[in-house]
Amino acid sequence: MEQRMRRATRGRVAALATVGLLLAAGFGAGAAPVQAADTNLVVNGGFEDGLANWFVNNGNASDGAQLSATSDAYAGANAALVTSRTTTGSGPMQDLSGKVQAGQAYTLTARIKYENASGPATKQFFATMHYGGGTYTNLVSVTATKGQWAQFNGTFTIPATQTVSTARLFFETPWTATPSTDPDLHLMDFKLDDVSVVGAAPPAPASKTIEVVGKLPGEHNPLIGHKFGADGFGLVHDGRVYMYMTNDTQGYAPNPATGVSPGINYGDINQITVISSADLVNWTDHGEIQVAGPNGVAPFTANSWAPGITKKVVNGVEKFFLYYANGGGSSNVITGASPLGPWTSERTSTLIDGRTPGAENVAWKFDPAPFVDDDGQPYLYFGGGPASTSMPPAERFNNPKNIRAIELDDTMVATQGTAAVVDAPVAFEAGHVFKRQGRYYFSYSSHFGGNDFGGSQQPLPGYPGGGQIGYLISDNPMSWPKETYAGVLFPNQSQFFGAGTGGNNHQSVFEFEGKYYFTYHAPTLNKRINGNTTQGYRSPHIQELAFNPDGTIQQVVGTYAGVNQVRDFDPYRVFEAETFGWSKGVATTKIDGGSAQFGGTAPNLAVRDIDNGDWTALSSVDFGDNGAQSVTAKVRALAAGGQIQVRLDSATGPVVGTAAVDTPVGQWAEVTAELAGVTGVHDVYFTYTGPAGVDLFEIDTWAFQAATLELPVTVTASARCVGGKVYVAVQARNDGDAPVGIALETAYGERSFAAVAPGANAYQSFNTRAVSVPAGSATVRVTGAIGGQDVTTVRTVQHPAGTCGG
Ligand SMILES: [Ca+2]
Ligand SMILES: [Ca+2]
Ligand SMILES: [Ca+2]
Repeated sequence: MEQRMRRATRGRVAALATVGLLLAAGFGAGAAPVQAADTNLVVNGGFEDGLANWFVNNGNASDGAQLSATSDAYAGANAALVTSRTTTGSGPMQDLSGKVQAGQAYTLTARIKYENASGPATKQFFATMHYGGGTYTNLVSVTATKGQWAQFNGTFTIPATQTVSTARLFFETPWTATPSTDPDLHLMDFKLDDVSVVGAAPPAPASKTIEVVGKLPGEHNPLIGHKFGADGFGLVHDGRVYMYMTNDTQGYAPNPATGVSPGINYGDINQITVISSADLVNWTDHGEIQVAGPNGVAPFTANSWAPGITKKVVNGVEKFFLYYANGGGSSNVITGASPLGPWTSERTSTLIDGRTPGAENVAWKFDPAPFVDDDGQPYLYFGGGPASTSMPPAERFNNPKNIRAIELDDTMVATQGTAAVVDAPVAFEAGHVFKRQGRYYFSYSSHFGGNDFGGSQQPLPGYPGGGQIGYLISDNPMSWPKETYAGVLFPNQSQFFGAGTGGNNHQSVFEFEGKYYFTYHAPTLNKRINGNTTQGYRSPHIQELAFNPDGTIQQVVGTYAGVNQVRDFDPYRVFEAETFGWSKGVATTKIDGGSAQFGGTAPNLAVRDIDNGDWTALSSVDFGDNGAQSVTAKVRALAAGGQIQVRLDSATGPVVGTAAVDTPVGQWAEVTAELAGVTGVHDVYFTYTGPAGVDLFEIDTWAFQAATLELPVTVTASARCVGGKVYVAVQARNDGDAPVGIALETAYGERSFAAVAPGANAYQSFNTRAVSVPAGSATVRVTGAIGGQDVTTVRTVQHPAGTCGG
């Protein structure tokens, strides 16, 4: 085995010199024995699912080929055919990252065939691993005879020191720098089938679950404590606030021993996290949108940072447009049928890039923020990064002119006209616009200085310092001269949250039920996990935004307390269990099927990683005067002996109900806890108990059932003979403290009483006109009010048989 640097000719020569050794080691009866627990790590190695899981090696910019399915298979109905190869490395590739492990031995088999008439009589092929960067290792080789299926069959051991976070297997011909000089020898088409890599099963992924309480009971910031989220952008729709965030949790990888993750790598992030709330304290986790990357909604983009969203009716249909930064170089948009999708791409190339008129001198064409004016005209704000070196040196620090405003057309997925400069002082990134009382507010994050901005110049008086949120006020959404600058609306978050929480920021503003709110991020959850050292994993926060009489903004103070809960939580409905005010030790996972609360096309999650001692909680739940009689959970038991305890007001508060999760392991089922004494407004804690050291169960939904309201009444019935006929008598006494209506109903007649006083009786003796009647039932219907609510209580009473004479 030999590492080689693909772009280094010397390394390549060394690699070729070892091929003979590799072949000697890899072939024959001496191959390492296959363990019983070994697993084939290749998916769809026989191409019977077409090209699923396969793509063309793209390790170098010059690599390229066409990959298709062919019925000329070694086995089964399909094989892969690779044509139009541009380099010797251009061949079918499968990603084995996270599957292969350093220090492990694997057996690789595959079938390969080439047929081109002008090719050589025999040809060597390699199975090669790309470990990222310029590190390639030939694993197994075979020399094929033209027109015949040849078999790779060898073993390879990954060196113990090899980094395997990127490990991509592909098939190729021996390297040469200029294969185009003899394409028949170097760039022939070939077919591939029956690929397998057998060895130790993939390691279980390290847990990302956040074990600490990251959002403290009683506090409302950060918004969630079980995952991260940055660059939050608020959208108000149909009585809820939706927050769209850069998925900082995507690359979070805490070391199992130390609990400390490597620093955040923005290049890993191609998902957007969505949460929503109707009260700004209890947030529902809607999971992640796979926006970019090979399996993304917009696979022609690689990253999804800093989302911005708006809604607009297009051709009579309300749609949701989610804009995002494709790294620093461009911006794009995907379209949703609702705030929770489904999501589609109306574009096949990026929305904002080097072709966008007026954006030529913007270094980073990212951070797109949409705004739709009252007249329906949409705008997009974007840009940031280093000041253009073509700018006057005196302006580069204070007026870098690196942010732009541009009109969107009616489709919302294309721009029109030329971008205008937003001359925001000391600007760096994160442009955002909202409108209030006829005026437009542009806010943005300021830069930290340095050579990108002309050296060690000083901000002008009143201009922002580094990493602050400044703002401008204008009468025109496309006109932002420096004279519209209005000040700093939020200092750097480290001023409020202390050591380890500095760095950049990214804000939005939304109006919800008459108040304005300001969103920002701070690595406060990261800080609670790791103390004062943070690794850049950011969490969403919200504060209320207040205005002075002249329309300027009162500077925001960042707090853990956050905003007031807008309304009490309604427990009397089916709601997603992935809704928390606070939580400890749990994670969430997407599960199949739609959401019981948000509809069949919305994503649904379950609460997972529930261990003995973990809990989830809801803030300020209103059970009403009459209270709850039970709560039902949809659960999937993972072990015997788990229990859900319902507590009020703290994780150690009184237990008001318990449900045993004694349903069949592995199956979704409902369990119910009967409740006692649950009335009024309380925080509710679901605390989880069971055997230690195992995942107990998962939870999909909750639903509380209201206590049934009953009007107190005592009913009796009898039968007797009067004058040769049987009479059935029914009596109902009003045991309440207010008048009620009472209706007495029998097979022999009915009678209603409009207002029976407290303690009084409704009584009627019904003549059956028969000398004998069998036993039967009477119905007593009581109507009244409890706590201002109309209530009907229906009671049934048995009367005995009656007879005259005999
Ligand atoms: Ca096959
Ligand atoms: Ca746990
Ligand atoms: Ca759920």
